[in-house]
Amino acid sequence: MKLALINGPNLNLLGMREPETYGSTTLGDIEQTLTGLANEKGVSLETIQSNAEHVIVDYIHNGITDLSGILINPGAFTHTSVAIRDALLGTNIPFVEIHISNVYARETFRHHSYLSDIASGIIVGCGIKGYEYGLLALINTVNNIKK
Ligand code: CA2
Repeated sequence: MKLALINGPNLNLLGMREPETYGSTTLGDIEQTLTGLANEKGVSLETIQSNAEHVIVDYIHNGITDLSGILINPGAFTHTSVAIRDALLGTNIPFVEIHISNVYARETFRHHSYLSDIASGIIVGCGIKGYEYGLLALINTVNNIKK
């Protein structure tokens, strides 16, 4: 089983700026931890971060051939991107949406997600641990689909 971890815009800055909101762990650390966890569970994990919407859309399209599931923190595209929503709908790849911060405790514009109603699960406000919870939830979802 091959899964993907997609991180959207500005998440490459994790651990370098705004530690009070996003913590001090870098994206590289998160990718390494998740790859280890995935391998423990017998699945492979591809990781990608992009600040460009079309790169994420293209990546999801290409995933139709070999991805069983996606864990995605869409960053600010959460609140703006019909294109990423349509890519996920169009490919029908199961996905879990994760947010490090509790978006519902922040500005009103962060309360709406273009992805949440079509996600198989959502993890919000659990800090970077949420990536691990999200990966475990995704593996569980994909295994249940296969049965
Ligand atoms: O809480 C999350 O994970 C978010 O997806 C993070 C996005 C934000 O736009 C969403 O509303 C919630 C922002 C990611 C920016 O990441 C940074 C990390 C360190 C320093 C600056 C930005």
